[in-house]
Amino acid sequence: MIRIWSPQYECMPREQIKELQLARLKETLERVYQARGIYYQKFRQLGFEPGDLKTLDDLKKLPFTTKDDLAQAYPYGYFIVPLKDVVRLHGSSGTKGKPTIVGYTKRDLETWSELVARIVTQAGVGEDDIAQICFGYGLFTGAFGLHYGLERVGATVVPTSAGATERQLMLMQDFGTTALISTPSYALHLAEVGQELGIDFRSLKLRVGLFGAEGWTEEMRKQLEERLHLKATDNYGLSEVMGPGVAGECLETCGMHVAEDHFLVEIIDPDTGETLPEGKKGEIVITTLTREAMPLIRYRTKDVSSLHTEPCPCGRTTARLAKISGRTDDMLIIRGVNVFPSQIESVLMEINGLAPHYQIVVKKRGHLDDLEVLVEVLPEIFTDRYRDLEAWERKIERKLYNALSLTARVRLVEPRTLERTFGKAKRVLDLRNSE
Ligand code: DLL
Repeated sequence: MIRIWSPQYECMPREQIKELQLARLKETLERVYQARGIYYQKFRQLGFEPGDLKTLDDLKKLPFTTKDDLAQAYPYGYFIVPLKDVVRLHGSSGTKGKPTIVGYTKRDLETWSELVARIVTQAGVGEDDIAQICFGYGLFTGAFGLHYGLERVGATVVPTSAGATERQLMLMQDFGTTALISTPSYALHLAEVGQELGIDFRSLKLRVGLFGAEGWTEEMRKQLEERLHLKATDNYGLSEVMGPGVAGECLETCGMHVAEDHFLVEIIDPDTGETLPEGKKGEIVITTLTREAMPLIRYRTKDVSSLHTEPCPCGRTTARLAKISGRTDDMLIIRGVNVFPSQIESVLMEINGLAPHYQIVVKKRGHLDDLEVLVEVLPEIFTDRYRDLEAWERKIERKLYNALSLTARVRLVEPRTLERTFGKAKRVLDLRNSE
């Protein structure tokens, strides 16, 4: 039997979802207006009053909120409740400059646990599971978010945090971990170290992975499922609007169900800002509908996806986000051709003998952009016969050319030579402006 955490919201007829969204959106606008903060000023400049919003479509009249807006208001500028009512702070995982800070009231934390409980249940995790959280505990929302949601559904939480991979594997075996919570890249690292240690993942109790916090492809999913011997599910969120729990796959794995009673998702054309119709690919824009401490209106996530509402066999009626195919600021323009790192990953993952560890390096050669892809070869395949490697490199280059219409140089490197991260993988090195 399919377990649904909040059927009253997750299986609501779509018309009712829209009504609920409209009612909650009106409340949100009223609250941010009354708070006399940044949104009040923005509305005044536009001559907009909350009562002017009559339909969901009217939301388009309001301007976007961007990461830069949040940075300028660092740290608390977007909070609309007194700090004494804020019981937790988190931040974005950005490494450059100051993090983007978000605050939660008690009720916000309640909501967060409920929404993560939904995505955990969607992935088939419940009270019988032992869930190992390999996200770093800290300002990053991944660990704490999953932690409370998993406890909410009654799973046994193992908060191992990030790193110490051999120890993670030991505990995974000793505790009989059934659910793995991590970034997809760290899950691959676990698989790799486990293999080196001679661990047979088929003999472990692992059965499901909840992977998120970074982009990954269907081909990567296949690898994870084969190597770790589990069902790999995707979940999406961002600290600016809450953290994990915004959207997650059910076991049908045909898109990530959005918690639409708490978030209104639009897909826009990143260049024109126009809202795109259902099914079209564009940038995800999110409006929070119930957040108390820090409501955000039309937040531009820079993540690229599309929205779908055709019925899902699981019975949930909420709209689904397709797998994130990249970020608008991740898109590389190389000699005029647009390339998302995920396109390169898809090609590499299809080739037998390559390890799922790669790095994309973009440089200037004279006036021309130069794209180089470094990719590790699996240890069992690695050969020091230069001639073989070279022929193989040319073959991969041809495959990349067919997929991207772009010439890339491929360099095969020895196993375990590219850097591993415990958190989000850093796969693109764009050196064009730093040379
Ligand atoms: O990564 C929240 C999260 C934690 C989601 C754990 C899922 C699991 P931030 O650190 O603020 O928050 O980073 C948010 O990460 O805008 C996306 O670019 C990327 N991202 C998150 N989930 C996915 C995903 C957390 N499933 C940024 N697929 C977002 C692709 C993702 N990218």
